[in-house]
Amino acid sequence: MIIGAGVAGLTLATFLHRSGVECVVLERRDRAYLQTVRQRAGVVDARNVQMFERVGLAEKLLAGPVAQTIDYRTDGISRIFNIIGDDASEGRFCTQQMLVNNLLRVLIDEMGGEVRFEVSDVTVHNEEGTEPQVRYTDSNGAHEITCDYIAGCDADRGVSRASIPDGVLTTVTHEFGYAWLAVLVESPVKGHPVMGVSEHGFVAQLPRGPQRSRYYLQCSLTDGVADWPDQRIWDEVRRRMGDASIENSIVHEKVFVPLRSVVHFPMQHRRLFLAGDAAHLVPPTGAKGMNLALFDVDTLAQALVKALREHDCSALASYSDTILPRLWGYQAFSAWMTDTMHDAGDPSINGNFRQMTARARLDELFNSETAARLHSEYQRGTA
Ligand code: RFL
Repeated sequence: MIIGAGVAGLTLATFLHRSGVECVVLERRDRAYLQTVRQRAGVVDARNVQMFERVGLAEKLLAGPVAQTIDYRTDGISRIFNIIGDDASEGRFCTQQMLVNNLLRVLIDEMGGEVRFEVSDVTVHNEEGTEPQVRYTDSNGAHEITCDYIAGCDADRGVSRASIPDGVLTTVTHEFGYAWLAVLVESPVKGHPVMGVSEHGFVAQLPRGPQRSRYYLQCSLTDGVADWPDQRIWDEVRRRMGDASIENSIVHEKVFVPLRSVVHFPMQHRRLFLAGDAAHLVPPTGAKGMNLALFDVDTLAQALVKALREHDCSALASYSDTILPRLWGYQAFSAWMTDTMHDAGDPSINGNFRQMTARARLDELFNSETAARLHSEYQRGTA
């Protein structure tokens, strides 16, 4: 049983299906909702492109190449960082929504996989010595499914992690103290994706298709949508980008994202395994949340196949131990990106000392081949 048909749940189901392992996905939303909302991630990193290539799905699921450059703009002055690596290890453009759409098509329409949409009251029963069960309700009434294993892919507010008894999990949290206003707009990135440092706060512009892009603007945790009418957004974008020539365009969506890091571990309890946002959150500054979810389910799918096909449960037993060291590395990278891009900007956040040392860290990316190489490995997901 897989709970949640986001990127993690659908990828896991697709991989298991390909290996001949039966599974059912339960999703509280309907298919149309999944296909039209959740415009979040934009790039599948190189590590995960290689994963989809390995299972022969890259061409079906992913779109074309993505810029291997980042404009680390400081007070309006551009510096173009070239992500180091060969052509064979590049990330690919693919919005999260596009990936979910393609996974739904491949899993359900091409492979005949089973996703039960619009379910409610999902409960997880995972007692020692009995086979796990998942109960849920849909328009046909109440159901109960007995299974071998449960994958909790229902993100931070789902039922899977919440079903684990108190005292089993340790939770480590870090709040960064500010938020982002994420705005989807009807104008493309011209040139390179921008991560912008400015005295007025952080700004980014990242590609989201040939006609659209997403701007991120640092804002206060207490802000709300009403504080950011469209005109204020465009005025701040121009000010923080240091580019008066940017024109207003249509704003499609505004979302507030408090920046925080969270890890719940171990990522397993008896026969329940957590993957993706159900187990960990990273601030979107490093663009790694979806990519970490993909690493989890790659590891979990291989471990489940081994357990069910070869009756070897060793990889399942060490699932959490396999994920966590790499996860902490990417938590550190995401925190580095977040601290550096925000401390280097508005000195009222963390003071002038932190502003200058963060700017020195940014300079290092351009002055040191060693720093540039490590940064590139994290950007590619191959560190
Ligand atoms: P999802 O995608 O949220 O899917 C969870 C699914 O579970 C369902 N669900 C339930 N189903 C049944 N019963 C229940 N009780 C249920 N409760 C929940 C939900 O309806 C949903 O369909 O989690 P998953 O699969 O773990 O995937 C994680 C990613 O979605 C997340 O990490 C990324 O979006 C993070 N993220 C980014 N990641 C990147 O790799 N690169 C990026 O550039 C990037 N940008 C972002 C982001 C996240 C953002 N926000 C909104 C937090 C930008 C933003 C603004």
